[in-house]
Amino acid sequence: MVFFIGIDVGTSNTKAILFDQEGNEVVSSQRYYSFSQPQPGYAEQDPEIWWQSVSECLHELMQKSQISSESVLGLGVTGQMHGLVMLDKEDKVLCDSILWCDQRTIAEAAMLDRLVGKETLLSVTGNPALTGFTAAKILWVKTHKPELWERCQKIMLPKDYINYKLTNIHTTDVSDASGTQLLDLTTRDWSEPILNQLAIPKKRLGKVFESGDVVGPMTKEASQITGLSPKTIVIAGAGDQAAAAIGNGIVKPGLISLNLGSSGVLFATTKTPVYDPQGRIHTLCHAVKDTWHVMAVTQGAGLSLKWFAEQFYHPDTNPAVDINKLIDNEVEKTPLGASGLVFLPYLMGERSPHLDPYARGVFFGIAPIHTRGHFSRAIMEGVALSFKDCLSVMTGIGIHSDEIRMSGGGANSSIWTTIIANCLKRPIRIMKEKEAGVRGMAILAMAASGTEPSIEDAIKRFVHPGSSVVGEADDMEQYEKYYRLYQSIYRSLKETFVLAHES
Ligand code: XUL
Repeated sequence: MVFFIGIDVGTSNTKAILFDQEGNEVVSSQRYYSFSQPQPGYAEQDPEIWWQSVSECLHELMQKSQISSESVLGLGVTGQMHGLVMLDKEDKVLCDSILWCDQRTIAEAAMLDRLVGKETLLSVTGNPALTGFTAAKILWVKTHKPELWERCQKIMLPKDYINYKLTNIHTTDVSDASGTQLLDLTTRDWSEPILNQLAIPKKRLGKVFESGDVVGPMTKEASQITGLSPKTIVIAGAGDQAAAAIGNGIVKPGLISLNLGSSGVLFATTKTPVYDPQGRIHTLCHAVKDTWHVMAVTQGAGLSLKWFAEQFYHPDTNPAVDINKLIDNEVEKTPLGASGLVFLPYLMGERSPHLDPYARGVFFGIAPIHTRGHFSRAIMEGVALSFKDCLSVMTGIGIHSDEIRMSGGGANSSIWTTIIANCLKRPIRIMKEKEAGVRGMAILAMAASGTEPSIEDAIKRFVHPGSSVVGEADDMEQYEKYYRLYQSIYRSLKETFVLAHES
């Protein structure tokens, strides 16, 4: 028997799963952490925490499984996208990584527009200037921390830093690299004109690979730390959303995946790059050769509920209580519409369908009748209504699907998935395996090692859509009313968010 490992370096934890060649999960390991917010709108994490978590997880997998290290043929890493990691000339991390949900770069996104030009940016990189993407973060460092920029020799994305620690090779893959806004989506390589316009030396960036390409074996040092064999192949990997799409079997047009983790993402594969002329959803390279994808990102999805749980359910003082179950029970006892309480999930600004770094979270309509359970329900409903907003943009640009497949931590909550099915007015197919990104990485590693003839073959064998959650016609109609209210609250507050930022 041979084995494969998938790793996901997320925003709130790192997970690693060991799969056998039949796609069964043999053992798994996980490490939790949080991100720091030195100022409102900022989000940072120390890349060393990711590497420590990955090395501990890998070590634990080998200890628990007791398999021989030589039997692990391949490994793939996925991770949170867009984060800026910078190394100095000794390959030491220069500072904490500025994460995907950080919103400090409003001025730099405008600078990106000026330097590259709005139309070029959209047609070359697939996206309008985005505060969350990496190019604006690089411009921020150049402007505000020139001494760091001076010392920076390598620029990396979060999962690429892990691949670097594993292989000592400076790489990236097309799916993650297209989330930097420095990649030409058509050539699937760095855009030299954009790099020149932004004065970013190409030598600081890693070589771009297709996601399933092998970038190298592990180094001796990494194999000693992790307990894996230096012969284990490491693939280029993928951004977390493309990886989850593979784990959900979304590699051809006609299916949409909904991955509900810290962010909530609707994702569809396309055969050519398809753009929203208004830039309300993103266009990037997919992790499968010759395909692209569109995705709509609700920044504060699981992140909103996690924030609320940490502040108001006191997980630290009640370690024996399963907080997610407690929240689900409380939400089930509250009525649809949370007795008039509406939540806008814009805690960290928003990307889809409102490209709005100024937006912030809102609870609207608080009354003395409201309990903690009402607030939790309002969060689940607000996130689901954001998905409705996003799906309507996707449909509007011609993305149609026969099926929506759901994965991620949020897919474990039957009340949340029911709310989503009602808001989207569509059945939601819940994946049997919720850790889609990790599975997606194992699938790419299996295809790269030749154990599986192709990614499609591996998907047929190892991806299992489960039963569908179907909504109720009456509930769907009621959510239409709340949707109108939800939309009008954002419209009324749009200018106020800007004022609040300026004051
Ligand atoms: C995608 C995105 C998030 C992060 C964290 O564009 O920013 O999905 O990758 O999950």
